Amino acid sequence: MKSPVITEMKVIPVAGYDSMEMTLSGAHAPYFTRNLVLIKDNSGHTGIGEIHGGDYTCECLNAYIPLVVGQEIGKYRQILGTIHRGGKPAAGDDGEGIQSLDISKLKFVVRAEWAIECALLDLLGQHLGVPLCELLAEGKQRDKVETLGYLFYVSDKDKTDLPYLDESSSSDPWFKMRRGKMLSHEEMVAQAEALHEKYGFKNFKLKGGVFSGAYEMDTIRALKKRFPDGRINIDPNGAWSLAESIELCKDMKNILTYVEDPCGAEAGFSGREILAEFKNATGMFVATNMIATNWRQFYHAAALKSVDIVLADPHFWGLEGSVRMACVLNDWGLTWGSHSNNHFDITLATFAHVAAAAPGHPTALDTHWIWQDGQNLLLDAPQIKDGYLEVPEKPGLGVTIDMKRVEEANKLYNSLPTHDRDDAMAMQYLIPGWKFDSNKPCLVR
Ligand code: GKR
Ligand code: MG
Repeated sequence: MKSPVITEMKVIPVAGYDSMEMTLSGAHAPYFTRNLVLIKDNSGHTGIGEIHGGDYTCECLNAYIPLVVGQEIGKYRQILGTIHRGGKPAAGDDGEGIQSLDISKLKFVVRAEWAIECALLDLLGQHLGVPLCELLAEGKQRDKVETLGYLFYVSDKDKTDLPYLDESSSSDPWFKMRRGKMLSHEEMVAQAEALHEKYGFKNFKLKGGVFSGAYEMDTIRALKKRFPDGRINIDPNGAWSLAESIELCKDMKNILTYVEDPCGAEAGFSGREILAEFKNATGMFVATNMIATNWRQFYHAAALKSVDIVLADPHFWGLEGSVRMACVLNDWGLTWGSHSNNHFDITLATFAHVAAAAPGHPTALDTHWIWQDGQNLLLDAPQIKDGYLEVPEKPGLGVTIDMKRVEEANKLYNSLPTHDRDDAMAMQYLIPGWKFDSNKPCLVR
């Protein structure tokens, strides 16, 4: 008896709204983009997947359709293997990855086929009558997944004429706050308080690489004062030099639980070597989503003992690959977590399943969903309550797509002049002629 056969695969690019969040890359534009994959089989089921946006990823997905349609869902590993091994590096992919957070290279680190993996696992779970997480590694490890509050400095959108959303009249205190300016220590503590109130987060990550390291450490101190039991982390995306990172972190051991990508490649040494030196000098726990984004990079990071926590985003590593990483890390006494970019709730559901299958004690999961919450593409988006993301219980991904919302998001996408992320565009309203520099916080020019 054969497993169901795939009859159709659709790729739907979509867009959603964002705040003017600040990072080393500049300022988030009013819109973010994603690509959705919908796969149907001859048993009447539909599987769904979501991945990063942009024309490159969309074109890759469309090119894979003939390799997917007509195949049995039971052979999903063969399908993915054919796609994964068959591709040649794209023009412009120099293998550098996102070591320096050049976001134009993110599309090469993200692998379009993992959206197909998600949709196929969704179908297989529905066929077998089990939730997706039961199909990964040793199956479901937990019913809910600890999640962190991802804090961003937010710039004043009124300094631009860009069409950012205004939610200042919302009755929800977090929604009311999230599109407006938040740059001072007090405003950042208020941001964390609103998130704690709405989602119950007890752990926070501050996106750094915006102000001077000293200013950002003062924000961290203010956050720790307000949430003394919280695990607090800062991620300047490698903006600081090794010497500056050591200086900034030397008094922060009881304040920061760990630090994410404080420094990166310098003086001819790779980010893996520099982070190993940082760890030796400070004894702090280090997380990364920049210097170990594939198995070859991870080999060197592990050999050098550069990191303690690998944020293995399933969009970089695949769902199976991310959980495979979680197993390796757990066996070696290291910690798994996941990185995120702006996303819809299909990714949220995917993260819930992957993290549910990660053995051991993962670090609280990253998610940008709090900045998008309300722009649901699902009728039943998983909820974050008391700081934990619930894991859908129904078979497969366990969620139901809202096609009306998808059509609207696709319409928005088609109305945009460009589909690729460009954080320099909004930033140039704040600092004319602003250019990305991987070693300078975005407001330090
Ligand atoms: O969405 O601006 C953002 C983030 O800063 C993203 O680009 C990072 O890749 O969240 C990410 C991280 O943890 O490094
Ligand atoms: Mg990071």
